[in-house]
Amino acid sequence: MTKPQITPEFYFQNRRVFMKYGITFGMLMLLPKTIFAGDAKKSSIYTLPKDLNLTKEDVATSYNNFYEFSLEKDGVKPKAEKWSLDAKSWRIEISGLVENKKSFSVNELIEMAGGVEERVYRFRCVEGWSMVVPWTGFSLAKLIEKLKPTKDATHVQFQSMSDAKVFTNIKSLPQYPWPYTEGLTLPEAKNELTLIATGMYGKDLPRQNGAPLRLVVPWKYGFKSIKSITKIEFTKSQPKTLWNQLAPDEYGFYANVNPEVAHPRWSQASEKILDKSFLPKRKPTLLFNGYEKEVAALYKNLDLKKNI
Ligand SMILES: Nc1nc2c(c(=O)[nH]1)N[C@H]1C(S)=C(S)[C@@H](COP(=O)(O)O)O[C@H]1N2
Ligand SMILES: [Mo]
Repeated sequence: MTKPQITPEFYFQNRRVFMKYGITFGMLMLLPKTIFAGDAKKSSIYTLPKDLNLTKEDVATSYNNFYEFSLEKDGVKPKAEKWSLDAKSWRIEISGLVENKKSFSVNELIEMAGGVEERVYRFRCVEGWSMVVPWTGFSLAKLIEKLKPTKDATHVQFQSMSDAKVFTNIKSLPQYPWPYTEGLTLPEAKNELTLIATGMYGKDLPRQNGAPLRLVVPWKYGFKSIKSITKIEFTKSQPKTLWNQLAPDEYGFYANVNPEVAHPRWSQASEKILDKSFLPKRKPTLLFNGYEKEVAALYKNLDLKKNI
């Protein structure tokens, strides 16, 4: 069946208006909707795993771990939304064993890394829940190439902002060694998968998810994916991290997702797929969260049962 070729009355009557404003409308369409997630191309490699669904945006952006705001999953977003973040003037200090010791804006880091792309990653929290998220960001490897760590550098430490006027829950947790810190070995940091995310679901990162930029290390438990980064330091030994200082027997430095290594208080063999239903589905947990092909070589000389 062919389509009837009838000019719609509305279009006909308004043709001149369309012609007059067409260009303006087109230009409006080109204006970026976001500052940092902009026109990211979708990765052709890191696409939706065929056995999984994308987590609903509303779930991934309202069920959060961000202790500086709240210990309650649904308590983070309402508090974070009161943060009047000026993402354009955010600075990230690069320090330690690196040539390019300087402080940069988010856009400067994005430019150095050659722009952002969208990657869909599995994300597994040590507590036993998981989600699948389209992140926008760049490979940390590309940035590290430009920052030029010195020959002595073996590790990278990351630090979150720690302004207690914004992160109001810090003062309720005085026993925690703030600021939130995390770390990776240099080869882990330079693995292609390690992402600095500036957005999710095609938008800038929401404040509750770690705006304006965070780490995403998809083969490790979620606590390694540190939020709202203000400092990246290259070191010559394994850096301190917040969770490892608090409970080293429960939260190791490596924190690789591993169904065979139980947390001292619960099994890690399976995980709850995050959604809003009353009967959430579970699935078996995969070694390295399903990224064995990409990262197993990093650990060929490491006893994964001892080095948790
Ligand atoms: N600064 C900071 N980063 C953090 C956390 C935190 O409490 N503070 N929580 C971690 C944990 S335990 C997880 S599971 C993820 C949660 O990220 P999401 O809220 O975007 O899902 O952030 C990680 N990064
Ligand atoms: Mo977590």
